[in-house]
Amino acid sequence: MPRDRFDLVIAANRLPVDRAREGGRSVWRRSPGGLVTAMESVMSDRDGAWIGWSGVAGRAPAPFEQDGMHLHPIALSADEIRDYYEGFSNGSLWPIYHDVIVPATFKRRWQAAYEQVNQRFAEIAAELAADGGTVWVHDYQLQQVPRLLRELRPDVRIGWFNHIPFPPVELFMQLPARDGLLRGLLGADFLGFQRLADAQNFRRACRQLLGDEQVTVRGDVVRTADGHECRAAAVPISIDTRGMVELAATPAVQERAAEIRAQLGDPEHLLLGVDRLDYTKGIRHRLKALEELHREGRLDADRTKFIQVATPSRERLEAYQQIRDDVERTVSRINGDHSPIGAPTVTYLHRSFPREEMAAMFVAADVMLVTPLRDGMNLVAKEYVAAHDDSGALVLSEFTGAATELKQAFLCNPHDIARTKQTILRAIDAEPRERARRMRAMHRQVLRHDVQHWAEQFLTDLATAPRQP
Ligand code: ADQ
Repeated sequence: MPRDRFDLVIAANRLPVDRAREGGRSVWRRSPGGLVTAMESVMSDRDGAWIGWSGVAGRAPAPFEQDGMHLHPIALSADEIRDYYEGFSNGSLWPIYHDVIVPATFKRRWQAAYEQVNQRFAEIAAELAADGGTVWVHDYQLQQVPRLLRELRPDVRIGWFNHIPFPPVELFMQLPARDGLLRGLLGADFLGFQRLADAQNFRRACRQLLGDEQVTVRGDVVRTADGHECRAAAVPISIDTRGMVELAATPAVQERAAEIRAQLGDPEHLLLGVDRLDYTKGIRHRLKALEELHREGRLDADRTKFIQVATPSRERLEAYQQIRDDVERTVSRINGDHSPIGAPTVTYLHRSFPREEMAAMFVAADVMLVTPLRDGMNLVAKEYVAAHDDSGALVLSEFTGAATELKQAFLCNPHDIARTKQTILRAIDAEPRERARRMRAMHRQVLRHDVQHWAEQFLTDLATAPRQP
C-alpha cells in the first residue's frame, strides 16, 4: 500500500519527464510541452500524482517526487513496448483513428498486450486515488482504463481525454477490439474530445455497435445497461499561450530570429513547417506543392526559403521509415533541382530543439505551413499564432482540430495540390493589412483559450458530469 493517496491522479502513456545525463549521472528532466504546464497549474492547489511509462524497457524505477508532483513509473517489458505501444496503439489504433492514411494491422497478440497494460495502469491508479478522488486518463493508449478502474474503485470520478481524432463509425468498426474499447471508455463519467465531430463519432459508434446491449444515447450522455451515465463532449486543447507570447518577445529570441533569416541569406519570404515525422502530418503533400511551384517558376528559389523541422518519431515502425525516406528524397530533389550554391531552398532539420530555438523559428517565419491529412488539434498552429500578433500568415489544413478555432487562417485541403499551391501563394502575397487582421483575430482566440483554461474546463466538466442536455 503506498504511503499517500492523491486527490488527482493523471494516467498517461508517458511520464512528464525523460531520463537525461547531467555531470556524468542520470537525472529526470521535465519533458517540454503544454500538457505538463497545464497539469502543473491545476495541481498547484491539490495533491497530484502522475502515472506513466518512463521510456525505458524493463523494471520500473521507484516512485519519486518532482516539481511538487508524485511520479509513479509503470513497467513495460520489451515485448509489451512492441505489442501494446508500437503494435496495437500505433499499428492498429493510430491508422484507424487517422482516416486509414496507411493501412491498419491487427494482431491478437497486440490486443492481448494492450489489455494487460491497461489493467496495470488501472490497478496503480486504483491504489493511488484518494477516497472520492479524481482520475484523469489520457489518450488512445489507455481506452480500457476507465472501465477497469471503475470495477476496482467505483467511488472515484473518472475522466478521459482523447488527444487524437475519434473516427467515423464506418472506420472504427474495422477494429476487432471495437466493442471492448467502447465499453472501456464508457466506464468514465466524462469523455473529452478535441472537436464536437469527434464526440459525435463516439456517440454514434455507441448507438450503432452497442445499441442492442441497451446502451442509450440522449443528447451528449450515453447510458449503459447498469444505469451508469457517461457524458461525451468537446474540450479543445490549447497551449501555454502566455509562455509563448513572453518567450517570443525576449531580446534573445528576437535576435536569434533575425540571425536565422540572415543565415538563410535574408530571403524575401521564409516559410516554415514543424511536425513530428508522421504520415498524418501531410509533409509529403506540402513538399509536392512547393516543388511544383518552384518547377513552374512561381516561387523563386533565391527569394523564398523553406525550413522543415521533422522531429524523429516511432522509427522502428515500417510506415515511419517509409515516410522518412520519401521526405528526405523529395527534399534532396528540390534542393538538387533548384537551390543556388550555398543557400539551400529547403533546410531540413531532423532533430529536436529547445523551446527558445522553436520560438525563434516561429518569429522568423513569414508563412507557417500546417497541412496535416488528419490531426486531433495541432499545437504548432497555435504556437505560431501566439508568437505573432499582427504579422505572419498561417496556412492551415481543414483536417486539423485547430481549423475549427483558427478560422482566419488560409485554410486548405492538402489533398488538393492545385488549390494548396494557390493558397500558399495567397498567404505569401497577402497585403500586410490583411495578414494583420487575420493574425490579430487568431492571436486573441489563443490568448482567451489557453491550456490552463482547457484543463480547468475539463475538470469542471468531469466534476459536474453527467449533465443532461
Ligand atoms: P502531436 O501529433 O505530437 O500531438 P502537435 O499538436 O503538433 O502534434 O504537438 C507537437 C509539439 O511538439 C508542439 O508543441 C511542437 O512545438 C513540439 N515540437 C515539434 N517538433 C519539435 C522539435 N523538433 N523540437 C522541439 N519541439 C518540437 C498529439 C496530437 C495532436 C494534438 C496534441 C495535443 O496528434 O493533434 O494537438 O497531441 O493534444
